[in-house]
Amino acid sequence: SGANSDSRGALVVLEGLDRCGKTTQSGRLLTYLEGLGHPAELWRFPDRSTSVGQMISSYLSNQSQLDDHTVHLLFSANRWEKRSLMETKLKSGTTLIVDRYSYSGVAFSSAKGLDFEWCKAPEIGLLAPDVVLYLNIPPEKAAERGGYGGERYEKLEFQRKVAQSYQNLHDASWKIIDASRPVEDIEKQLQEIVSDCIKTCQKGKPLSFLWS
Ligand code: NYM
Repeated sequence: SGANSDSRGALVVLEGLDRCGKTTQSGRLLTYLEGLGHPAELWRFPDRSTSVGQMISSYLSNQSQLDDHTVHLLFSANRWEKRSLMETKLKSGTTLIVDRYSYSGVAFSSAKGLDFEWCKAPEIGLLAPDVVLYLNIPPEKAAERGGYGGERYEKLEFQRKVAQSYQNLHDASWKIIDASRPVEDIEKQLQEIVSDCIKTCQKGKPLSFLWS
């Protein structure tokens, strides 16, 4: 569909509070793109399959304690260790749907009180998303959705702070999605945004880097 043989895939990131519906919508987007015959993969951060990811996972489940700065840098390292594969996939024409990225890194750590610019620094040079789909939901409403699990950060008071931190990260690549609506309505909206985004990338939009 108008794509050059060497056209690249799109880097699509979903962000939002815990229980905002990111994981459901990421899965549906993947199914949609596969249905169109467009090469796509679903990624998520933290990627718990690597050794860094296992350290993060044990921290999140309260099986280990880590200094706030240390865990922030581990989350960032977990993205850096996937960076070259990410670039290879995008350049080979695969669209990546990514469930959480650097914005989660900054929003969650700065909500703990770490300096905002310090939190952004280790993300500099990672690939910038072509679009960020921010699933916007009031923290109270997210908390009602079947309740939180037992992981660190899954507390209403903390999620309120995370929501505020996310506000400081909005830029031109962000689409604010009303995530209080029915799942199917959100799904349709995301399909339209992502289709447009893929077309723009196929027309030759260059890859860019954080924080642009
Ligand atoms: N999280 C996620 C961070 O604190 N920093 C990060 O860089 C990333 C990617 O991990 N509560 C937090 C947000 C979540 C938690 O994510 C686990 P998930 O999507 O529940 O697996």
